[in-house]
Amino acid sequence: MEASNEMGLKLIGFWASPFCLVVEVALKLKGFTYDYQEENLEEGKSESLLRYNPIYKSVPVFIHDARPIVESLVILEYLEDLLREPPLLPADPFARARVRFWVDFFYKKIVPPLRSIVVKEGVEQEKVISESTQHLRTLEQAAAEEFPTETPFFCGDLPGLLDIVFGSTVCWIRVLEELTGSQMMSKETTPVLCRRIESFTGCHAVKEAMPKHEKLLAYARRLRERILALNAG
Ligand SMILES: N[C@@H](CCC(=O)N[C@@H](CS)C(=O)NCC(=O)O)C(=O)O
Repeated sequence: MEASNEMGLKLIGFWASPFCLVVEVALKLKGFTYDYQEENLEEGKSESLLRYNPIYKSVPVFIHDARPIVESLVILEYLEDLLREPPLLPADPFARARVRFWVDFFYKKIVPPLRSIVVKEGVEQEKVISESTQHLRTLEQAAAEEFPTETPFFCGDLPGLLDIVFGSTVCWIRVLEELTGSQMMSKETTPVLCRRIESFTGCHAVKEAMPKHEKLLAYARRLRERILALNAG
């Protein structure tokens, strides 16, 4: 299949969103050409976001030939269905199921406590940091025991679904660590995950799409101030 925007592909995204980053990285890895519309979530929501995603009103929204597809994982599966190469999932059905399990674990167990770090304070914040750290250690154990450790990525020589989902969140993990003076991942405690991140962030597609640390940190500070002020008021 020709990778060109004659297919009418468009992404509505927000630069600081890890859910949008996973879609951007997958699009770039697969070589799709697409239009991009930045949704300034700090200012509100555009009419097109509300029209294309009336249920969740969130980004990313992927549009193919005027038809919207929402939810980052649904979009990634759609991209895989649209163009198999390079594959995001291994060929073996059992290996595919294991990747899907750990992606699901990441979204259900790691993302929620990570997301709440920025809006919590004191003991409550320590609790969600510890929860995130503990689940990252569980993922580390799986990375060491269930997946080959001699290859650069979880399933071999190419970045796949798990690399994209985990790797795209790392910029936020680093920002949250700096914001709170904590350490959720390190070469000592999560060595395999750290190697996976190194391989992932070394990819051209990732370098192009990953937000810069200082810009993301400033955004996280603004977000925290805004939410804490809302909670106080
Ligand atoms: N489960 C969704 C989460 C998407 C999400 O939470 N997007 C955030 C940006 S990081 C958003 O659009 N927030 C605006 C809102 O929900 O009001 C996915 O995987 O796509």
